Amino acid sequence: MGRSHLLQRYMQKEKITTIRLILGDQLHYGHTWYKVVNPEVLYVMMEVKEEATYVTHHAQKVIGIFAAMYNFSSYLKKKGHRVEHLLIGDPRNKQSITNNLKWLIEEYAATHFEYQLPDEYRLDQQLASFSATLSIQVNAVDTEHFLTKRETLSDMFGVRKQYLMETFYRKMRMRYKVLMQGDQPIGERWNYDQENRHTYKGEIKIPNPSLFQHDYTEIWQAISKAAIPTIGEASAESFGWPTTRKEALKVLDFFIKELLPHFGKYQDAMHTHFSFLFHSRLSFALNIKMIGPLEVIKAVEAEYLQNPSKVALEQAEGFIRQILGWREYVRGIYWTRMPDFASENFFHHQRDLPKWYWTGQTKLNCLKHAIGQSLSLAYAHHIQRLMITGNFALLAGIHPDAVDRWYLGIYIDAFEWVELPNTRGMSQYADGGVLGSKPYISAAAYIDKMSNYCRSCHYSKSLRYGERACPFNSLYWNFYIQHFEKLKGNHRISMMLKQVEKMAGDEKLEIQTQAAYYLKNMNDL
Ligand code: FAD
Ligand code: DLZ
Repeated sequence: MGRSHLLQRYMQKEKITTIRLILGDQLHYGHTWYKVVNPEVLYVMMEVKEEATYVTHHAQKVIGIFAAMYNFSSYLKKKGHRVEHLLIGDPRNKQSITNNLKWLIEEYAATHFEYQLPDEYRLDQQLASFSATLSIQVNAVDTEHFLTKRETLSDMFGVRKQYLMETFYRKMRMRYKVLMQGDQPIGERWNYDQENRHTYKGEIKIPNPSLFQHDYTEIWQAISKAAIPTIGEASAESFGWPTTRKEALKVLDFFIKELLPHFGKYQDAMHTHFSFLFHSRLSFALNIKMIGPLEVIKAVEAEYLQNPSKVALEQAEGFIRQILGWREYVRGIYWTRMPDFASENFFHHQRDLPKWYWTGQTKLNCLKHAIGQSLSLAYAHHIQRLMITGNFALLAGIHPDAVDRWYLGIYIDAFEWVELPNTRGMSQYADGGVLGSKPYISAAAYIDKMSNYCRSCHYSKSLRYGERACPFNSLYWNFYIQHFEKLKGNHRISMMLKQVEKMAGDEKLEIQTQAAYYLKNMNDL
């Protein structure tokens, strides 16, 4: 065979017609894209400063995403796909998604550019604008992950002021035939939320949650060398989060066998010694799409149907509601309310977060633990996020932008489509009641009821005034006094508002004075 023929064959082999982008949270092993190996398609993945710095992420989040991306690109290569995976330290890396794409499209003279629809508004806009500058064919496809389609969300969510989660959830149960008997819910009730409010007092042994101990020091060194700012502990030598599909399935299996029987019952409980309690820790694997929502839901439903004596209906339903209900619901709210949603500030709150949100060093024991474990594990469960850190931020009048930035950075599972509605909507009520029907706030009594935090706290849970009074108490009533006019039509909190109305002027003043003192000295609490 002559040299020119050899060269021609080599060139043909190298020919790339299509560039397909895979983002760091699009690691869907079963996506249709990968069913056929086409040597003319180049899959492009990239670790870039632009994504690693749009907010200060937790060190474990950056490590976890880079490791999971690396494992995913290795998997694609093993299957025979052609992949260009730009690492953070690669001198060719332009450190921005669109600059890298521009270079690669030109380099290969590609005639097609394809991408999966990003879950985040910012990137969605960025890729749409970038695509408009190209003179080649562009195609955006579905990620094939969610149980609702982006283009149909506005039909469900768009028109009314409020679309209740419960209404949405029932529709989804019927649509996907989950825990259903014909068109009726198994057990005749849709929702067992009332049964899911127990405190944990050590009565059931919590299984050791340590499933993996990856050594990701090399990845962490590369992140540090690239000078990417991070928060929290890296724990790179014994990294505990799943970073492959196989590992995500192991987390699911562990959850179903060991934790699901008690999930719903202790869903809202908090404890100083047990950060995970009976929670699944599946959010990271789900959000980067290593595992799909329906397979998780179906596995839980199957366990209940096969072992109803081990997994009671309220445990299975409580868990399924989180994924089939809440997870899809907040995504619907996000896509139908963006971009305005990101700047809502119903109460006009302006303060900055106290410094100890970045250190956990506060005398408030509940916040010390919730923040402390967030820094060490990149994890806190729902009630810690809502009723400890979120509750304090709302009562303290923190600007929702600051609250959003903190939540978007600190949790390993934080991506804007799910973080923003939960934070700005559910937790901060900054949307004025679109997502939640009342502000989620509490005084010390609720925290004490649901945890063991108050027992070893510097502050007294039962005092409202004085040096040792729990700040949650005065801040709670101060909040209702301050926002009375804005909230007065809300029937769900009418009891509290009536109490405010009945309060003597002296009492109000005392509450406000105590709260003002705490707010002025927030960094020292
Ligand atoms: P489990 O308690 O085991 O629940 C199972 C699954 O249900 C979760 O993995 C998650 O996929 C889903 N789920 C549960 N509640 C919600 C919810 N309210 N919204 C969406 N999905 C839900 N979740 C994120 O995935 N990313 C975030 O950035 C995020 N930010 C939050 C911010 C605030 C202020 C609050 C109050 C909640 C936030 N949540 C977020 C929801 C919830 O706290 C986490 O999904 C959960 O703690 C993850 O831990 P887990 O996997 O052990 O969950
Ligand atoms: C969160 C994140 C980080 C830290 N780094 C990258 C990255 O280097 N490359 C990448 O493709 N994606 C990364 N991501 C995830 C993206 O920010 C994510 O795709 C968007 O948040 C869209 O949901």
